[in-house]
Amino acid sequence: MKFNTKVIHGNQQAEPHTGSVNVPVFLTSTFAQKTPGQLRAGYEYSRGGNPTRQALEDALASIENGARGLAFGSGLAAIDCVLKLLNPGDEVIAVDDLYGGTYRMFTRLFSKYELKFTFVNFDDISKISTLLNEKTKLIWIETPSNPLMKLVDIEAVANFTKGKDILLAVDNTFASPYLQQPLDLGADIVMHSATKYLGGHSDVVAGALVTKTPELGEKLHFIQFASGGILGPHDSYLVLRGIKTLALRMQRHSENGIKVAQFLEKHPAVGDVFFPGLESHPQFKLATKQMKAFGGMVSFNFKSGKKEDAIHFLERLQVFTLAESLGGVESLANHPAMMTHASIPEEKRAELGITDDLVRLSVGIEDIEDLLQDLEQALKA
Ligand code: P1T
Repeated sequence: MKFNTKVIHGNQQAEPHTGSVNVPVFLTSTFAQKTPGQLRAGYEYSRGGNPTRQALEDALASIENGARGLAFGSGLAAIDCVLKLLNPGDEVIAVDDLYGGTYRMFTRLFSKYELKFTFVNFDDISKISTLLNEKTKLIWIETPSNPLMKLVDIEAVANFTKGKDILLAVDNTFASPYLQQPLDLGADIVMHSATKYLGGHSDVVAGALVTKTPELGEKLHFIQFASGGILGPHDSYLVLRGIKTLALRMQRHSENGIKVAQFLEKHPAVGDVFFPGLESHPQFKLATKQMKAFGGMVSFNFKSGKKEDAIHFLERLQVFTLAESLGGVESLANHPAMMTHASIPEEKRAELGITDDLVRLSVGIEDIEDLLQDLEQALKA
C-alpha cells in the first residue's frame, strides 16, 4: 500500500463481530476470563492491552513502516519509556535544539538516575562520531527541530550507529510520517507527540513510539506495561481518526507553510525565517532529500530584535491563535522563550538562538489569503 491508502487501511480491519468499519471504543479496564489465565482474545487488563489502543498501535506501525507501534498518554510519556531502556552510567547524545519539555526531562529528571546527556549541534556529523564511546547507548534527534527548524541527516547518523550497541531514536513530531520516515532511513525508534499532526485537531494529548524490530517493540511494551503511561481508549480512537486524514492535512499544511515562509522572508519587519523549504535554509538540500514536502512549522524573528515587537505581533493576531502546541487544523502562534521553551535556561536559549523576538507559527489548513492577511495586519504595527 502507498501512504494515502495506508493511513486509512494500513493494519486496519473491520471489527470482526459486527463488521463495524471503525474500531469500537472499548471502554473497559478488564476482560472476562472463563478459567484463570485463559483469555478470550488475548486481552487481560487494559494497561497491558486494549483493542482500541491496539488498533491505533497497529495503524502507527503501518504508517511508519515499523514492526510495532505503542501509544502513550502524552509525547513525553513515550520519551520516558525510551529512556527507561537505559541503565545507570549510560550516555545519551541528543540534538541541542529540541522541545523544552524533552530537555527538561533529560536534564532534571533522568540525569538524577546517573544517565549522562550531551547536547550537540548535528550540523557536522563527523564531529558526532568522535563523541561516541562504549557508554553511549542512545542518540536522540529531532528533525526538524523545535523551534529553530534545524535538520539532522538521519541516514548519515544511522550509518555510524549501524552495527554498534547504540539506538537511534528520532522525534518525528514536526515532520509526521507523511513527510519523513526515519525507520526507512536507518533509525531504530520513531517517536511522536501524537497531540500534534497525528491527532491533528488539538483535541487530545497523546504519544507514540514505533520500532524497527519486533524485539525492541517487545522491550518497550514491557516498560509501557510496567510503568503504565498508556493512552486511554477514547483518546486512542481520536488519534486513529486523525490519522485517516493525515495525508490530506499534511499536503495543505505544506502548501500553506511555504507560502507563509515566503511571505515572511519578503516582509521588511522580519529578520530571519526558519523553514526548511526555503532556499535560504542552510540545510535546504538535505530537506529536499529527506522530506517529501516541508510541513507547516515556520519560525521567524524581527529585524528590530525587540521582544516587544514579537509580543505586539502575537497580541494582534486574529486568525492565528496564541497558544502552545502545533499540528492542528487551526493556525497557532507561540513565543518559545516565554512559552514552550521557558524551561531551557536563558543563557542556553541565547546560545541556541531562541531569542526573545523569536515567534513560532504552526500554519494550519485555513485559506492562505486569510492567513497572510492576518500576518500582514499584525506585522503592520
Ligand atoms: O506535549 P506532549 O504530547 O507530551 O509532547 C511533547 C513533545 C515532544 N516532542 C516535540 C517535538 C514536541 O513538540 C512536543 C510538545 N510540544 C509542544 C507542546 C509545543 O508547543 O512545542
